Amino acid sequence: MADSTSSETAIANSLGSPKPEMGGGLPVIGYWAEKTLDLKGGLLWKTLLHKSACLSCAWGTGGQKGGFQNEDEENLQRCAKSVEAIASELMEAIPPHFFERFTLAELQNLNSMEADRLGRLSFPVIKRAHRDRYERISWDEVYEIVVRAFQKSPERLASYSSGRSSNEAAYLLQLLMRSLGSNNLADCSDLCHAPSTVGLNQVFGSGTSMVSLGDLKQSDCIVLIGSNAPANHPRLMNELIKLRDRGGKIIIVNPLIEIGLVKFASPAYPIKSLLKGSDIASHYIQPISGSDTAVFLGIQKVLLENNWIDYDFLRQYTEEWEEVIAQVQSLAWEDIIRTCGVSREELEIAAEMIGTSQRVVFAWAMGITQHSNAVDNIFSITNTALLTGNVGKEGAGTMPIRGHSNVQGFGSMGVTIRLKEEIMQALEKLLQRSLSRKMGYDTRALIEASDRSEIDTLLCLGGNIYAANPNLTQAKCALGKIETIIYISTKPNLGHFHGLAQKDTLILPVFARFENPHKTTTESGNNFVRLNDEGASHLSQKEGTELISEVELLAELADRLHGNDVINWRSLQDPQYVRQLIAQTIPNYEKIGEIDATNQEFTIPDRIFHTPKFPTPSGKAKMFVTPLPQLELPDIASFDLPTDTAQVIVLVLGTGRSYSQHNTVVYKDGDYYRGMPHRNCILMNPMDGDRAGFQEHQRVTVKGNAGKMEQVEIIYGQIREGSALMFYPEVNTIFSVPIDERCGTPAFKRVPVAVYS
Ligand SMILES: Nc1nc2c(c(=O)[nH]1)N[C@H]1C(S)=C(S)[C@@H](COP(=O)(O)OP(=O)(O)OC[C@H]3O[C@@H](n4cnc5c(=O)[nH]c(N)nc54)[C@H](O)[C@@H]3O)O[C@H]1N2
Ligand SMILES: Nc1nc2c(c(=O)[nH]1)N[C@H]1C(S)=C(S)[C@@H](COP(=O)(O)OP(=O)(O)OC[C@H]3O[C@@H](n4cnc5c(=O)[nH]c(N)nc54)[C@H](O)[C@@H]3O)O[C@H]1N2
Ligand SMILES: [Mo]
Repeated sequence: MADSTSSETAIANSLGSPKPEMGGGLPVIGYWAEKTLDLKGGLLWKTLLHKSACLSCAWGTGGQKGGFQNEDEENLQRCAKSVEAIASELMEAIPPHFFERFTLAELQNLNSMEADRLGRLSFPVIKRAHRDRYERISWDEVYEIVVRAFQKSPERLASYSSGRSSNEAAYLLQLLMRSLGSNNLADCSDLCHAPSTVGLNQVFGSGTSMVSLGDLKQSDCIVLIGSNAPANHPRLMNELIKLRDRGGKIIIVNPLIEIGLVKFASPAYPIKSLLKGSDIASHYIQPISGSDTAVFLGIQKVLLENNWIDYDFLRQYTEEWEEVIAQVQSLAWEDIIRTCGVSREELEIAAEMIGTSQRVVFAWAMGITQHSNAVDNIFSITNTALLTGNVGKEGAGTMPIRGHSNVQGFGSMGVTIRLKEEIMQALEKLLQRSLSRKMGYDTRALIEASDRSEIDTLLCLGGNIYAANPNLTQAKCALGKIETIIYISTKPNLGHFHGLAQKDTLILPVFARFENPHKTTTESGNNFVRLNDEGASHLSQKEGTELISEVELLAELADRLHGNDVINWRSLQDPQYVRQLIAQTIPNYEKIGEIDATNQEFTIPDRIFHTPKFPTPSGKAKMFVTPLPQLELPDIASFDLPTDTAQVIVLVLGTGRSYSQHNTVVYKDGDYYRGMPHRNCILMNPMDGDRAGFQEHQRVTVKGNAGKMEQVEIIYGQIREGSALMFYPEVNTIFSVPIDERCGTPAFKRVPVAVYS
């Protein structure tokens, strides 16, 4: 919190509004009941029990003995978000003549929720140049058009992907692109955890979490930074509750007090937690948005002053630690405090908890990665972990909390512009040819290249490249300069209606994870490889349904492009063969080659570190000096406001998710837990409102550097002064933001806006 109080009672007392007093709780049960008892309830239960990884986040639920188990085979590990995600895939198909009836101009009027509610895609459609609508097309013609579109110069071909598809589909995608000579493998992780991957690789030589679920159960302190886990990773909440139960400490770092991080009522513990809730935060730090590096520098300074530094560990297992310590010593307290806006006392409390705990886990999400200094944020966290020796032992370490359910698998499968040389060489051996080393485009670079008319063909394996990007006017215009765009999707979204190519735009319908006619695999955020059973689609019996699996589609395309090359591409329509190639070429994934015979799911070796030996050239972890962030704000004049503006304030928006959405797909209006009744709201601190002369519920205009939103309702909440919150994708219309050049990730969490009326 902004003042120096820290006790839980203070936190609870400060939330005296009619808003909910805890996260989770009975509304979650209500939602379960509503969905599971309605007409589709049977189908929903069947899907929940299906043995496949949950669609929602990368926490990795959906175990060996059915859909409710986690990686430790604990039961009752499905959350309401899982139900939400499944229910949306269980919708009926869009009616056969739908696209004939509506023009794109009409479809462009739909909002995200309305677009999703149209239903499942079940037959391929195309929007041709100079036509005003999509029309149905045969799969034969699809392949003809797509094959032609791919016969272009390789650097003008690109793909974008989203982490819902399987490892097998991801592997095929990158193999196809690289075999054609293109490294333009943009991925949603560019907008998400790329800074974690880039930063952790430099420090530890490994870019994923080093903490397993088992480790988490042994830790006695968790530092949770920039994560709204109650909404986005609800299963993590059970681990937090258990940690508090065994006397452990939880430190939250977040400019906004998320009620579920103060108190959470977990349906997994009906007696102990569901009715009265469980305490989560032991200490809640509310820094200025984008100042996390300063928070950690401050914590490091206290650790140093109190001799809570593990010098033996530093000497034996790390490099460049002297520089980091020298920097911390040289920093003045007043500069640290001015930058992060957190008092020294509050930093001392946090540092003491970290310094006196035995096994600390540092976990983070988008509040850390979506900043222009994101990689420094990561370094400041890894430095804190290393200074206290909380790395390379059981129950401790660094844990990026991954987003999409298989986004990490996409990275492992080589869908990245930063492919490890070892994998590149293995792929060259497989394909018996040398592959291009030209740096590919990540998501932002792809939009920029498209805007310069340098892309002819874009294949999107899932996702919504249009609405996930900042500055939607630019995104639309850039995509409009691409000749052919192919969207492989399960459901319609804003991108299909706004992200139209110059010539042909195709939407190709595919099975969702639990519907594939074959087994697939996925990788969780904690490095666990899950084998997903084959399933069936509720749409398959319907007349006119022409769904296909992603693996089949990509292998068919590769076969038509390459014929019988050194690889028998067509045979890769059977994912068992794809798994053989993965086993041959992806380090530490060897066990996937036997998974069909053994059914043995596995943790990927050499990623969870229980000894302080790291896959870096020296075997030691490397530390990096982290500069204090420079957090200037543009002045009001630069917003070019109307001359009759009476009330105005410049705030920093953290743009993110409401409780009821999955990324660009909105399931429900409003956010119950934050007291926001609909999506056109701005959550701000009452002091900021007072300063500008606003009243709560007043309607205002919010203007960024690329557009404005009108009639936005002010909602007051426990957010740091100077910070505010709005929801994407809608808010992505009003701003462009800088990226962290080291990883390409946009500063979605530090968007300067003028709020005025
Ligand atoms: N139900 C559901 N689950 C999801 C998703 C979903 O949309 N819906 N999306 C999935 C994906 S792809 C991802 S990446 C994850 C996203 O999961 P999160 O990262 O939890 O989601 P965000 O909404 O981006 O918000 C992150 C938090 O960062 C805080 N924050 C903002 N600015 C700062 C800052 O400067 N410093 C700090 N310390 N905190 C800050 C916000 O207040 C917010 O609590 O969730 C995954 N799971
Ligand atoms: N302002 C702002 N912008 C952000 C963020 C933010 O916090 N703030 N977060 C960023 C982050 S972390 C991310 S990850 C991106 C998300 O960006 P994306 O991953 O590109 O977007 P999603 O909304 O998850 O994509 C949803 C679509 O995926 C398709 N889909 C669902 N399941 C499947 C499947 O199994 N197969 C296939 N082929 N398609 C499927 C459906 O058609 C659905 O409409 O957004 C980024 N943009
Ligand atoms: Mo994400």
